[in-house]
Amino acid sequence: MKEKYYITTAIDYVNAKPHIGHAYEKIIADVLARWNRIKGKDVFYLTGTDENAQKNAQAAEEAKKDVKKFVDENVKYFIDLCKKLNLSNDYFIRTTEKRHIKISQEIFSKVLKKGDIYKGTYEGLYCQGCEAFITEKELVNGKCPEHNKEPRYIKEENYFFKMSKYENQMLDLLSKPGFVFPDYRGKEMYNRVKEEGLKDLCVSRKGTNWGIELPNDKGYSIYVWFDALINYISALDYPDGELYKKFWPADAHLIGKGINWFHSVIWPTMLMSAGIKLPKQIVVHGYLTVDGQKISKSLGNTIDPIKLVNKYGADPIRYVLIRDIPSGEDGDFSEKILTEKINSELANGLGNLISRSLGMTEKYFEGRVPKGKNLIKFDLDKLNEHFDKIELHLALAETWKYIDECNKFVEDKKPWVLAKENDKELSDVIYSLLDSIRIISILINPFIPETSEKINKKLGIKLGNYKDVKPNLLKQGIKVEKGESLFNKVEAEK
Ligand code: ME8
Repeated sequence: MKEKYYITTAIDYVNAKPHIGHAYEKIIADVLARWNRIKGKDVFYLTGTDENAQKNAQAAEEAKKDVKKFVDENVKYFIDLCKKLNLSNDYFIRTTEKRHIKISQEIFSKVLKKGDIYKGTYEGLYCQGCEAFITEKELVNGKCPEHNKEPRYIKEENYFFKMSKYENQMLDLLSKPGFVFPDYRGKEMYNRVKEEGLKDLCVSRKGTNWGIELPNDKGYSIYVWFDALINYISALDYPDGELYKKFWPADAHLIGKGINWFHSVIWPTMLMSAGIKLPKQIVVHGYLTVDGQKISKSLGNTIDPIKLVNKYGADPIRYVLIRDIPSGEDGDFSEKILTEKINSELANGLGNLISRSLGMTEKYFEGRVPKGKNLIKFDLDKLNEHFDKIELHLALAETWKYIDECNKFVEDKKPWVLAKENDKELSDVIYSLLDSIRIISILINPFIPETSEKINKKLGIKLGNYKDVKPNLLKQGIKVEKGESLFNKVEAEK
């Protein structure tokens, strides 16, 4: 049986249109999903939207729109973004789906039945941006540091989840390396549990008219994080669905650093209480800044990723976000760097290699793959190592090293001189280039799938998989076609 791989992204709030940070997370997940498919695994890639949040309802109110209508409108941008970015997600979950509502209520009931939910009074500060209670200690100048907003004071009778009960189990889980990636993000969570202890979690909201009703008390809705996290299993039709049986537990929940606590602590305790297996790994990425500044509506720098794709195409954006930002760390995005990379690494590097190799094949061999042996080596072990350690920027750099070596091979061998001299080596040289391009089309596929497809079309072959990443598999005599160039140079942004 094929090995399975289940990867999820966070589900996005739909109080506004998607921003470039949302695009970044979905691209990372797509790279991992496609790489695992190339490795022959059965992959399920899930993304979607978090719709039951009070902040969505508030945004609708500000826009003077009916909440459901407002949410439905905004979700379209997120679905469109997936298409525009050429994501290979297998499903797009919306938490207003009937089955998600039903399954969330079932899990709530299960935890209640276990004796892990009780009624009490909550008194404290609530940050609408986080959709979470926040302590005085966490505030910076009286404001939530993540959203730069003053929290509201709330006093309500509410339902609580006995998260404290799972403190020792959580310390045990977080003390082992591997559950949270990168390691130091797991240590941050471990230290927080150790220092603060695990407190019970308020899991209801009173008198809201948006959200999922509590199964045991109609005057309340389920706290949005409690329902949102459940998307990872409701999308698989927990508990009896075929997808659930096949794909759960998740291999990777990919998330941004700001919501690590919810995934590395709250979610596991919910699952422990409900008697459900834990995900294998929480993979945490850093935050994007734009031109060196935090992305924020008030700064007016929320780049619309859909507009960006319309202007440059998906592959250049996928390329620059992965190549330029070390996996796990914060990084900056700017159109200046994007345009520079399009012109240098994509057009001059990859584009040029393809067009001159295919051009020479047309010129010297009537467009047919000559007989030969591939003389250019590629280090697959190194690439694997980078993927295993989720160092996607290094995996991509390793692939580009190979592209640069191929270009250098052309400069060194000077096929135009060999052709003039009728040298027998010409055949091996051109074969080396074409066979390496075949391998490159597999290696770049997770990162820039559209370009990979275009290259395969030019070579007249189908996309290979992992076992095809070895030399000399390109068949002699195949007709290739130079066609149009892969990347057009763009005017550099200032
Ligand atoms: O947190 N750079 O939704 P969200 C990179 N609904 N990633 C960023 C980012 C940035 N500047 N800003 C945010 C939520 N993100 C919840 C998730 S999951 C059950 C519920 C990341 O729309 C953020 O960390 O605020 C999260 O992983 C994702 O974008 C969605 O953020």
